[in-house]
Amino acid sequence: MKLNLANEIVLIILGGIRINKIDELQFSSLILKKAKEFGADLVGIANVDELKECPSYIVAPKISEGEIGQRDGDLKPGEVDWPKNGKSVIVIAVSHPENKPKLDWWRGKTPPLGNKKLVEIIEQIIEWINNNYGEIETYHMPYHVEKGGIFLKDAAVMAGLGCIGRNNLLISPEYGPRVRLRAMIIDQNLPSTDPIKYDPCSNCEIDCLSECPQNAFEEIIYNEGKMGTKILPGKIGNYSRFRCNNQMEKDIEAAEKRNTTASYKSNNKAVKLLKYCRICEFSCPIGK
Ligand code: B12
Repeated sequence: MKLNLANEIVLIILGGIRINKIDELQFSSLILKKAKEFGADLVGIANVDELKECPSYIVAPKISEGEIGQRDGDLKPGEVDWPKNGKSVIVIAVSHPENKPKLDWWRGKTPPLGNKKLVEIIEQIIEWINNNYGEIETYHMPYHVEKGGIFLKDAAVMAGLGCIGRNNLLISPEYGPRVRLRAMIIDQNLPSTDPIKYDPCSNCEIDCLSECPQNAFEEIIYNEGKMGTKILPGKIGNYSRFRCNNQMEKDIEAAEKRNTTASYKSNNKAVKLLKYCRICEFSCPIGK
């Protein structure tokens, strides 16, 4: 929803709560400010209805057969469990630069530090909303789509954080693809921060895709006819999640093999260090 701020205060009814548009604007700019204060490197707002029309929501149900992970409730593969009154998505990004690799490492079953940071930022935004706008409903969206999470890259694009690059990742002008995302939804229609006109891949001469150890971008495997959209994984339909996942399986095996030598001491207990492949992130020159 776009706001054209008139002089008079326009009252609207939202799920029984009356808020005016001036408050709405103040509220959304405060959210953006607070998210940064709490540690987000990037933050934006997207409209839930617009998000539901995005490519991942069209494609995922068609390619998610045999996906990993147990689906919650009655959800079919690739389907998203949208909160009933959800109107706007707040998307945050935390930068994961190459020189801070630990942000991305799993220590045994403990999720990466970068993920912890993302979760904490969202929790702080929710706490701030609860304390100051108690009547507003908030939903902290899970990471996994099969657990009710949304497609975060589409949300980030719609909120203006960047674009999808040839490597199938969100490329932000500030940090390139080396960011991690998380989102929350609220039951208020807030002005969207809108997609940006940005496409660094179109003039880029670096052959980033050839660096993939599994050649995950080698061939076109999805097409518009079957998928119902021309915006496809890898943009042109050449990203193979199966090949990419093979590499991640190998990374898991490698972590186990190195257990005795590359163990990480935590609470005096040795745990395995798992470092997933990030070559498609590191081979991108944007934001370095
Ligand atoms: C399942 C999953 C995986 C699976 C399958 C990946 C896949 N893309 O299918 C596996 C395990 C293989 C994987 C691998 C990786 N993942 Co992953 N993964 C996810 C997860 C949970 C869902 C992704 C998904 O299923 N997408 C749906 C499929 C159908 O679509 P897609 O392949 O993404 O392609 C769509 C987009 O490209 C989009 N699109 C293309 N152009 C445009 C243009 C516009 C305007 C729009 C709106 C959309 C759009 O349309 C395509 C569909 O047609 C997300 C978190 C989340 N909840 O969103 C993280 C996520 C995408 N992964 C992430 C990362 C970092 C990785 C890895 C680098 C591994 C790692 N070290 O962490 C690799 C990189 C893979 C790559 N180059 O794409 C990050 C990406 C951050 C970023 N900068 O974009 C996310 C967002 C997690 C996070 N916390 O930030 N992942």
